[in-house]
Order: sequence, then C-alpha cells, then structure tokens
Amino acid sequence: MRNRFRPSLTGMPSEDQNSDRSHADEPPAPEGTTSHDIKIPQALRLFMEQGWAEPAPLAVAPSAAAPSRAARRARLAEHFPGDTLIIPTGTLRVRANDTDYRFRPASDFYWLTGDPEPDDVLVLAPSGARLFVPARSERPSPRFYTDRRHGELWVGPRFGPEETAAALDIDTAPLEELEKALDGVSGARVLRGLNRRVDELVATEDSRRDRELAAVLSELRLVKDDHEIAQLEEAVAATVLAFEDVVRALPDAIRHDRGERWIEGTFNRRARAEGNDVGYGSICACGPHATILHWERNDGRVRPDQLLLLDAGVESRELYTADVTRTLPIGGRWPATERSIYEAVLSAQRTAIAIVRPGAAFLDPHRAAMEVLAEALREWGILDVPVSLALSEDLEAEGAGVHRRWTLHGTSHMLGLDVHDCAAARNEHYRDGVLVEGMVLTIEPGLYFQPDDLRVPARFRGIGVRIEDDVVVTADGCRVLSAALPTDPDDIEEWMARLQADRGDQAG
Ligand SMILES: [Mn+2]
Repeated sequence: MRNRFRPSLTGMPSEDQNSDRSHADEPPAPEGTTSHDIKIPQALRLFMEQGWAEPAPLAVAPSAAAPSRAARRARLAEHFPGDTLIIPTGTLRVRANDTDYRFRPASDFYWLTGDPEPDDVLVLAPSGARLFVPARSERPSPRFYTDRRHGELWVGPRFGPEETAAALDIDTAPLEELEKALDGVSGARVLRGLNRRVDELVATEDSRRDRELAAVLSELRLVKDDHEIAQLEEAVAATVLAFEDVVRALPDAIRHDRGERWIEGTFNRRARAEGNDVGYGSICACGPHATILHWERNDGRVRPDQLLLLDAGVESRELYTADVTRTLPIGGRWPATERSIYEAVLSAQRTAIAIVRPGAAFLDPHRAAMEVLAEALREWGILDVPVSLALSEDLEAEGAGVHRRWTLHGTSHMLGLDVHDCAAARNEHYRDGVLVEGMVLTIEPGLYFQPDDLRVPARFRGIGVRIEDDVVVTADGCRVLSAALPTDPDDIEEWMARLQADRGDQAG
C-alpha cells in the first residue's frame, strides 16, 4: 500500500492524488499537479526546459520597516535566552480539490519578518535569526510548469532565499535545509498549529513552553511602534473611503433584493483596491439584523426607514486592520426612537473615549460606557433594578449584570495586525492590565433590542446601534484614528446628504 501522505515542507502534507481506488493502477501525480491534469510526455518536458531568454532578476525593494522588525526579533530573543524559537507562517490551505484559499501570513511571523509568502519558517537561534524559504520554481526547472501550486508559470514568481534576504535584510536559507538545521536542537519552542510538518519535526517537550512563546509574542505586540501606527492610519484612511463608497451606494443597495450584499461588495472593492483585503468579515446589518452581533450572512434587504449597522475595516498593504462601526439612517434622516437610542450609545462612547490614557485600567472605558448605558435603560423604564446593582461586579449580587441583556459585549479590544489583536496575551497584561502609550484599541459600546424582546417597549424592538472607533493611547490621553467618520447624529445626516449629492453630480 502506498503512503497516503508524504510529509512536505511546502504546504499541507501532499496527498497522493491517485490513491483512490479508481486510479489504483496509475502512478501518483507529481506534487503540485492533480490526477485530472493532462499527462506530460517526455518530449514536452524536455522541450519546456529550453528556449527561454536569460531570466531577468526580480525587482527587490528593501523594506523600510526592516530595522524595526530586527529590533522586535531581538526583544523576543531576550525573553528566551539560550532557546531556539521556531515561528512558521503557515501554508496554503485547500478550499476544494486543487484550489486554495488566498494566503495571508500568520501575524506573529509577519510582525517579525514582513515576509508575505506561504511556507516560510523563521528560526531564532542563539546564533542569530534565519528565515527558511523554498527555492524558486523558475525556468528552466521542470517545476516551473509542472507544479500548479508553486510553479512560476502558474502562480507567478515569488521570492526565493536570495531575494527575500535582500528585501527583508535577514539571513535566509533554502527551506529544504530546515530539517537538517533543527536536527539535534534542544530547548526549542515552536509556535504550533501553523505548519503541520514543523510541528512534527520538533517534538513537544513541554507544551507550556510553546504556549509561553505565543503569549510573549502577543504581549510584545501590545504596544505599537511608529511604523505600526502609520500602518493603522493607512488602514483607517482606506476604511473612511470605503464607508463613503457605501453611503454613495445606498440608493443602489435599496433597489437590490440583497442590498446588504451590495454594501458588502462596495466595501470589499475599496479594501482590495487600497489595501490587502478586509481585516475580518464585514457585518452589513440592516434593520433587525443589527441586533445579531455577528451578522455576516449579509443577504437581507436595505430599507430606507431602517438603520444600517456597518462594522467593517480595511486591512492595509502591510496587514494592519481598522475596525470601525457606524450606524446610519438609511433614508438619510433619523427616526425619533432610533435617534434617542443612538444618542445614548454616543454618550457612552464619548465618556469611554475620555477615560483612555496611560495608567487607566483596560476595563475603565468599558465600566464608564456601561454606566451611561445602564442609566439610559433605567430612564426608559427598561432596566428594573437600580443602576448600581446592575453594575455590581459581584457575580452573586442580586440584579448584577442584567443590563447586559441589551449591551451584550465588551467595549474594547486591542487592534493591530489582527482585529482581535494580541489574543494570546496573559490576562494581567491585557484584560486586567493598564493602558500604555502606543496601545491601539477599539471603543465600541452598543445597544441591541431583539425583535422578540418582551421586556422593552414595542417601538424599541428590532433596533441595534453600535458606534466603534479606533484609538491610540498617547502620552496624556488618546487620539481617535477614525475621527474622519462623523458620529454626531446631525453631522451624519449632513455627511450622507453631501456624499449622495456628489454622487448625483457625477451621474449627471
Ligand atoms: Mn471591534
């Protein structure tokens, strides 16, 4: 019986594509081809290896961020003296058969290297940093056209060890040498779950040691350097353009029977054109869909008498993402009930933003926002326990937390390469920690009244409002990165009217 899996350093274990019974007599397809490809005669193979002009070198632009990435590698290494740290970027993942998902590097790996390519592996040894990179699949190597996953005829050129070293100012070696390089290494820590082959190459000595590596990486990423803040500004600037596109497209969305998808596509076009992609699945929620926190199906209608809750962010070219929510009156004017709910959320958000400064607890903005929202709920007669009881942090206290039926989620999370950034950081550095200059976080309170909630007046049911901005902690407070998108309800009406009038001018 043939091996079903051949471990491969490039990508998933190569599946033997011909191992199902109907093809049992055929030899396995070469790696990177599929069983349905037309077979390659020897004459063609030889012919394809000749007759090409001398290859021109690939254009390599040295990365301006290379020095800050080298500094990050040094800081990480300082945490683990004498250890070898192995950080893979991950591999192509199959969507179906011979098609893969679009690749995005693992955030920790990218933060340390700036390398966008799949399969690469960073090794930080006491002797220095080395990036292991597959050799190019260029002419005249047969792989250039027999390997549909890596061959340059199929997927275009990618940097090999030489180009990667020049672009990223880091020592490189062919990926094929990784196994030998790790042979006999002791005291290795691996960022696991990204590359199965690497996980198998280095046995787990003590999984706590590996988890500590992941935690320290997240904790080092909590405070952003200037280059990262510039990237976040770039992501937010593109996000502002995308929100403006959506406002202009609302009349078209209203006409479409899946108008939420029209909104999603409008946002996506800007994200792909200006940045790398969206940083997470856009939530394009109209009317009662806004009360469903992760409404990403986005297949509903867009009606002019309802609100649009749009939670979306562009990921920049260097993979930092914005995370912004605006709740907008689709028809351009606020209905009265919607406006009063919106104003309560805005008041909570402004109160929370005013509290952000170095030394404040991470949870202080959340606590402040919850107090404002609980008071509004109490004033509306919805909250039937005193605000102080609802806000009690004693889990056993009577009435504790009942306002959360309508606030549902936390007010902040860290933002950076990942939308929920630094997720492996330990509680004492993040949730139970204090804010530090250079941290970037969201401030995003909301109120959500489910359509079937009998505890709220009928006119509130089916309304959801969230307002989310991205803020960077400064020396004495914070700066709202996403301030170019209005939050004041009157400003929103004016902004929408102006954008839609511009659109009319252009069309006319
Ligand atoms: Mn968010």
